[in-house]
Amino acid sequence: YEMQRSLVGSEMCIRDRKRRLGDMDILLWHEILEPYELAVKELQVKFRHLIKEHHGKGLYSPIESVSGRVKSVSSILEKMQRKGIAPEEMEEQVEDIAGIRIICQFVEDIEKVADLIQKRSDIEIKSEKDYIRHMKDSGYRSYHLIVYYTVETMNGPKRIQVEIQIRTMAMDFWATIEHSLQYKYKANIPDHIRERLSAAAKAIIVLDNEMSSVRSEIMDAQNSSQMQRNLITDILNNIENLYKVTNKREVEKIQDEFYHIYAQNDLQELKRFHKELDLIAEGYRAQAITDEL
Ligand code: 0O2
Repeated sequence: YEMQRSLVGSEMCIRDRKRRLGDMDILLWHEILEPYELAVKELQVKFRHLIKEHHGKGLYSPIESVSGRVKSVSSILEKMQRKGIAPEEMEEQVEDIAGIRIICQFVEDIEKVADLIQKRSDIEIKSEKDYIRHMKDSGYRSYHLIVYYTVETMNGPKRIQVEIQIRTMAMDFWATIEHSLQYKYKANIPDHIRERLSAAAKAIIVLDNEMSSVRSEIMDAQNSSQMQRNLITDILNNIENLYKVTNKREVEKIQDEFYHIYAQNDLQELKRFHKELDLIAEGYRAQAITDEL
């Protein structure tokens, strides 16, 4: 609170977001942070939908998972104090009030995700920091984008900044551990731990490279299993729909055949069965329309 008071001097104001209370200006943090909370929620939904779209088409998704957070007030105040940012400049200068983290399986996916973001009409890239090509001294590796994103509020549209961090699972593992150590030791992580972290950062590079070398095999395996899941869902939907409109014995026979093919664990057979069932279902649909007419 003391820190906030010292930052929020009487001559410093964020227009429309402050109320005069005697001599003291109060920043309405809840009101300020609300659009950022909305942006984080919306962007998470949108990026998760991208994963769903890829999987729905039986495709490998360059995005493995998405998380987000709004920076805590104490963390914003700490950054403002550290960088000498005045309250009226907070929203422009503190670029990571809203943060989205996108986790990928492989280093190669990071560029693909950055391309996907660049092509979007609802996101405008302001700047980028490539801590993968230029690893930080700490050993930190990640790809950062500062973007503009517009949310709709009761007072109309509001364009805000969002930091998007894109990194592999391995990079994220390292950063999460290191971040918690930073929290524990503040700026003074003991040398022997620093050295270990540095060695671990190098091991992470080797691990990411090793995984990249078998990327196509891993992607093939994941594509096949996703395709198999989609086929099975489709087949079971078709069987369920047929059960409603046709002879139950016939459908039971079809179901038995499905179990038989499923047990063979042969993707090509499953595809063939899926196609045949589609034709049968299509026939019944056509028949139903004719009957209606
Ligand atoms: P949070 O919310 O706790 O993650 P800054 O480092 O903030 O002074 P800048 O230029 O604003 O400077 O941002 P930069 O360097 O792009 O880093 C922003 C965020 O990247 C940090 O947010 C971290 O999440 C992450 N990051 C950067 N460097 C490191 C690092 O050495 N280790 C780890 N684990 N993460 C790092 P904050 O501000 O820490 O806040």
